[in-house]
Amino acid sequence: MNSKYLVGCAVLLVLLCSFVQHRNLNQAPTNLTISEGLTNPLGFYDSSPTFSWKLPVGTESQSAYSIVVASSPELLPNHPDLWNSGKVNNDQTLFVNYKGKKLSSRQKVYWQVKFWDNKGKASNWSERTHFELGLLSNKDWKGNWISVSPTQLNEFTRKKSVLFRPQYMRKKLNVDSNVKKARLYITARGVFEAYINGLKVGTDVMTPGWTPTNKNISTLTYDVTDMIKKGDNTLSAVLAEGWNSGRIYLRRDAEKKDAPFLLCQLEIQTTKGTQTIVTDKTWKVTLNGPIREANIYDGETYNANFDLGNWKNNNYDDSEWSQVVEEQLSESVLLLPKRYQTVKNKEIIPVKTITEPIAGKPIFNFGQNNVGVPLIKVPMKKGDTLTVRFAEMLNTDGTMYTGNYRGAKSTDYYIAAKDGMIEWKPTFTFHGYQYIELSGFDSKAKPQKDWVTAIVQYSDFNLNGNFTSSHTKLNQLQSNITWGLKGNFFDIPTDCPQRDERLGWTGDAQVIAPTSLFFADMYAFWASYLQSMRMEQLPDGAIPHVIPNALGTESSSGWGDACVIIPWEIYFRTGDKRILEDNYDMMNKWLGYYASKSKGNIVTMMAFGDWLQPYTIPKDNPKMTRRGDTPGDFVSTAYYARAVELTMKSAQVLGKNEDVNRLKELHQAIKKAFDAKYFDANGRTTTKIETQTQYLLALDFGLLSKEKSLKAIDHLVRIIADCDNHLRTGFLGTPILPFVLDNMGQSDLMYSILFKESYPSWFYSINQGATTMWERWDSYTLKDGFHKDGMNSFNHYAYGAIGHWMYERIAGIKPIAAGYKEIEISPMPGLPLTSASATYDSPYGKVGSSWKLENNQFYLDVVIPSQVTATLIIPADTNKDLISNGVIFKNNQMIQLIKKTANAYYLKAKPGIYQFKSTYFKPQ
Ligand code: RAM
Repeated sequence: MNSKYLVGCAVLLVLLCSFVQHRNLNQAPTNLTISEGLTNPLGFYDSSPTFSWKLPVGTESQSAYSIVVASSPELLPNHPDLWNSGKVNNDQTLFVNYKGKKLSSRQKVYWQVKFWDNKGKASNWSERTHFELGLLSNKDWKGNWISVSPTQLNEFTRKKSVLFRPQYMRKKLNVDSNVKKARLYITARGVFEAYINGLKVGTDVMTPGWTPTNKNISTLTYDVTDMIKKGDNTLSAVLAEGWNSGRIYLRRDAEKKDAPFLLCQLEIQTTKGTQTIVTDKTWKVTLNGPIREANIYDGETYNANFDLGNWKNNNYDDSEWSQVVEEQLSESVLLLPKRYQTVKNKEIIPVKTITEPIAGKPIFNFGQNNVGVPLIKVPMKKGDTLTVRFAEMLNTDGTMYTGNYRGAKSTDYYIAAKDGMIEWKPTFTFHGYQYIELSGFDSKAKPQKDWVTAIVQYSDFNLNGNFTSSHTKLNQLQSNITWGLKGNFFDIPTDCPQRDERLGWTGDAQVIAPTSLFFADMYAFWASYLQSMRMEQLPDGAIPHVIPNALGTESSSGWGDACVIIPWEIYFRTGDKRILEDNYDMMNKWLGYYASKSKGNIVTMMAFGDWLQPYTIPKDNPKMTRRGDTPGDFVSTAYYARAVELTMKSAQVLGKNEDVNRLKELHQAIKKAFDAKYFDANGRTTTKIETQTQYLLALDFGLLSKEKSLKAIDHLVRIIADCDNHLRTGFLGTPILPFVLDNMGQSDLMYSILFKESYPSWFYSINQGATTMWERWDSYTLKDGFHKDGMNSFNHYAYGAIGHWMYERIAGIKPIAAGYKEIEISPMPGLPLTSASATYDSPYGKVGSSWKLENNQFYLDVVIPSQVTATLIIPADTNKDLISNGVIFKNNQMIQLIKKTANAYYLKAKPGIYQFKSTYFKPQ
C-alpha cells in the first residue's frame, strides 16, 4: 500500500479518535486568536481588535457565545471590567468585534470565551488568553531619533555614496529598586539588534523590517523584565543600513540617503515607580566596531581586530566614544506597532557535499536553494581574510555561478584577529543561495562539512497546509513551491531574494496570494503589505510596481490589481470583512486610474503583459519580448473588468448597494467592449497572434457570453494541441491555466500539461535540478546552460501559483463560501496519479481530504470541521454502490445524497470524519 496514503490515514485516525473521545463532553473553545489570527501578541497594533476561536473537535456547531474581557486575569470570567458581550445568539466564531471600554497604549488585556452548541448545551470557559498593546501613537514616544554625527560620515562606498558603517551605541542606566516589569519599545531607520547587559533582546532578525519609511515605521515591543536588574544596567544596540538607508535597486548609489537612526524607550516598573530611559544625547556611539560594512545586496564584512570587548556591559570604558546627535520625531512619519510576524531563524540545513574545483576554494552544497545566512566555524590564521561567496547554481566546471546576482556582490568577509577556530554569522544581510565557497581559511586544514551550516530565515509564520501524492515529481514541485514561499517572504513578499532587486513586486504577489494562504497563516503579513500599498498609492490612483515603492510613479495592469485581488482573496479565505473595509477606498481609486486610461472601456496603459511567456515571436527589443505576445491593451482591459468585478463583490459584502449597481453596469460595459474588440463571432481572438493567455484571461474572468466561451475553449484546446499539449504562458496566464481547463471539462488535458517533462513545464525545471521555483521555465538547462538574460532568478515564486489548483482540485479542498464556511471536497484522480492528500488548518478547524485508487476502487477519507458544511463529489461508477464508513451508503442525519451523475456521487455532509469507497469508472 502507498506509504503517503498510510500517513494520511494515520492523521485521520488520530483525528477520528479525538472526535469520538470528545463527543458530548463539556469542552471549551480552543485556538483563541486576535484580529488577523495572532496568539497572545505583545506589542499589538490595534485598540479595536476582533476575537476568534475554534470549537472543539466533535462539536457540530455553535448556537451562541459569550466573551469576557478584563484588565487583569483575576477578574475573569466573573467580573470582566472591560467588556462582557453577554450571551449572543449566533454561530459567529470568527472576527467578533471588541465593543468594550477604550483601550490604550501599553494596556494588557485578558479574555475568555464560551459557547453553546447546537443543542443549547453550554461549554466550559476557554483558557484565559491575552494581548498587550504597543505604543499606538507618536505622542507616546518621549525620546528622539539618535545617530552618529554626520561629520563622522566622511567615507564613501565604491559607488561613491556615503558609507554608513554600522553604529555601536550604548547607554548606562541605574535602576533604583527591584524590577516588577520592563518593556523595551524600539525601532530604527535602518536595521538593528539591541542588547541588555550583553544579551540580545528577542530572537528577531533584520528588525524592524521594511515599510514605506517616509510614511510609517514599524515599532517592536519586547518583554525585558528578566533582563533588567536593580542597580547598573547597560542598554546597547548595533545599527546598520538595512532597507531604509542602504542601496535599493534604482535608488541610485550616489543619491543622498537618510542615515540610519535609532529610537527606543525602555520603561521599567519598579517597586518604587516607573523609570523611563529613552534615546537622547546621553547615548554614546562609535563606528569602530567589528562589523565594518553591512548591506542587504552586497553582504557583510566583519573585522575581529575591531572587537570591542565587553562593550555591551556595565564596566566598559566608553570615554573614547562620541556623543550621538538627536533628531526630533516627525509627525508625518507614523510610528506604528509592527502588525505581523518578524523574520526569524527558522530552520537549519547541514552541508550535503563538498567539492573543490579550484584548489583552496572548497564549495559547500546544501542541496537546497534557501535564504538566510550561514553559521561559519573554520580554522583561520591571524590577519587573514575569509571570503564567503554565495551562488544558487554552479557553472559546468563546478565553479560558482554568480552572474545572476547582477549588481549584488553578495559576499561576506571575516578578518581574523588570532590563530584558531572562528565562529561567526553575519547579522545585517541575507543571501539567496544553495552553495557557499570559502577561501582564506587556514590552508593546512581540510574542509569539513561542519564548517558551515545554513540558517534559513523567513517571516515567522505557522505553516497551515500540506499536500502529498503518489508522484515523486509532484511532491518535489510541492517542496519547490514551499521553498519559493519561504525564500520570498522575508518581511515583505519579494520577487526574488538574491539579486540586486528583492522588491515587493505587486504582480508576483497577487498571483501567489491564494497559494500562500494555504501554505501558512499569512493574513497579518498580507494585511501589512496592503497597508503599505495604501500609503504608496499615488494621487491619481496608480499603484506603484513595487511596495514599498522604490521605483517611481508607473503602474501596470495585472500588477497594480494586487490592491483588489489580494484583499478579496484574504476575505474569501478568512471570512474577515475588515480587510475589505480597510482597502475598499484603495480599490475604487484604482478603478478611477483605469477609467482615466480608458476610451470606450478599452484600456491603454503600461502593461508588463504575460511576463516571461516562453516562445514569444521575436521582437528587436528584449524588454518588449519579456512582455509576451498578448497585447498590453488586451491584458489591461481584461484586468480592468476583473478589478471592477471584485470591487463590486466587495461592495456586496460591505452592503454598499449603490456601488454594487454602478459597478455591475460598468462591468457589463467593459465586457461588451472587450468582446467586441478582441473576439469574433466564432470565439476566436481577432489579433494576429493567438495566445493561450488571451483565451485564459477571457474565460477565467468570464468576459465572453456562454456560447462564445464554449467556442473559445475549442480554440484554446486547438492552440495547446499545436504545441504538443504544452503551456505557452507567463506570469499572468500560468496561474489561471489549470482553473480554466478544469472548469471547461478539460481536466485530463490539464493533467497532461502538468505531468509534461519537456520544456516548458513545471517538471522540466525539476528535471534540470530545481529545488525552488525558477523565474523562467529554462533558467538553466542541462543542455544549454544558463539563460542568457540578466534576469535569471532561481528563486521566484510566481509559477508556484499552481499550488492553488493542486490543493483545491488534485487533493480537492476548495472553499465555496468565505472563510471555508462551506467547502467542496472534489478530488480529481487522473493519470498517472494513484493517490493524493492534503490537510488544511482552516478558520473553523482542520479540513482533510485523502484519496487513493487501488484495483479500480476509489478510497476517500474526509475531515470536515465544526460549523462547516461540505459538498462531496466522489468519482464513481454510480451503477455500483457507494460504501460509507464500511456500509452501503444511506441518507442519514449527517450526510445526504444530493444527486448522482454517471460518474460521480454528490453528497452534502455535516462536520465529521468520513470514509468512502467507490468503484472507479475510468480505466487506469
Ligand atoms: C522583474 C521582477 C518581477 C516582475 C517584474 C515585472 O524585475 O523580478 O518578477 O514582476 O520584473
